[in-house]
Amino acid sequence: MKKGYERRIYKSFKDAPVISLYPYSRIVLFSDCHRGVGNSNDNFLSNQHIYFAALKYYYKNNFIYIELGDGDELWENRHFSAIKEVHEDVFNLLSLFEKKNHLWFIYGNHDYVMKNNKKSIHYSGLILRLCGYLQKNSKHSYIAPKCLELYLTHGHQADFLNSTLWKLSRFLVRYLWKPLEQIGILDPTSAAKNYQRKEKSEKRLSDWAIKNNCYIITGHTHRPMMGNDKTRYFNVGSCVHPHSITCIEIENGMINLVKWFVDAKSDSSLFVSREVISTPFYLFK
Ligand SMILES: [Mn+2]
Repeated sequence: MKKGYERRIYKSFKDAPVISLYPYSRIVLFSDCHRGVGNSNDNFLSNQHIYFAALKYYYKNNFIYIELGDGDELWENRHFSAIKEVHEDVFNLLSLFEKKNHLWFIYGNHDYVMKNNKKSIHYSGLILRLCGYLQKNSKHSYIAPKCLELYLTHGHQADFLNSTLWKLSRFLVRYLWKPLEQIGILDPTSAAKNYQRKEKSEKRLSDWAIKNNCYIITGHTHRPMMGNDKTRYFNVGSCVHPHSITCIEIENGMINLVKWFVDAKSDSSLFVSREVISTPFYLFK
């Protein structure tokens, strides 16, 4: 018999669209932006410039943008329109990705209500199918087709309080933890802030991927993680780390964890820097 969390993960992929691409397609995965309304609870605000610079880079370099949930902080805030107004430049740039059909959203626990948003489609999961054979060291050539699938979802399904009991969790965040966060007391039940909970979710997602002989990529815990053939579990991280954001790039049949942050040149001028923080994982061997 399948365990509760296994059923919940399966369910996310039941009607998931399949995005068919090539091994050389460029894809960037972001998660847990938690875009807010520009007040002191808006954890995204301090990284907004870094995120915007990264977004411009990915647009210019023709990447497909996929967001793995908790993009907008709709537990602490009730109205998406207020978030859109504050982060208007971000949403304008995202709409350019959309024009190229290069924009996909998944909903998480904090933006679960986006499931029923008619203007912006959010899925529970997406299946990324890469078909072709990429020869190592040769950028754009492939012979004999080979397909593999990456399963993308938010990851809260491995977490009972944040999936089945999401309304209770939202209530606690909205009325209890949000006011306490303002005076410096952090929510102890949040998977993003609690190590034991993180490890449990990670283990469950990894077990699921091993059992189903696939790769799974999520967000939710805010802990970036590079997978391998043993764990088969990757995590994008978040856009609310202190002073940096993390994302996953998939390009030329490789997966890489990338960090964006503000760095200083020798003349003390500041610039936004992109750094690959993993050794690449080759999907096509
Ligand atoms: Mn989450």
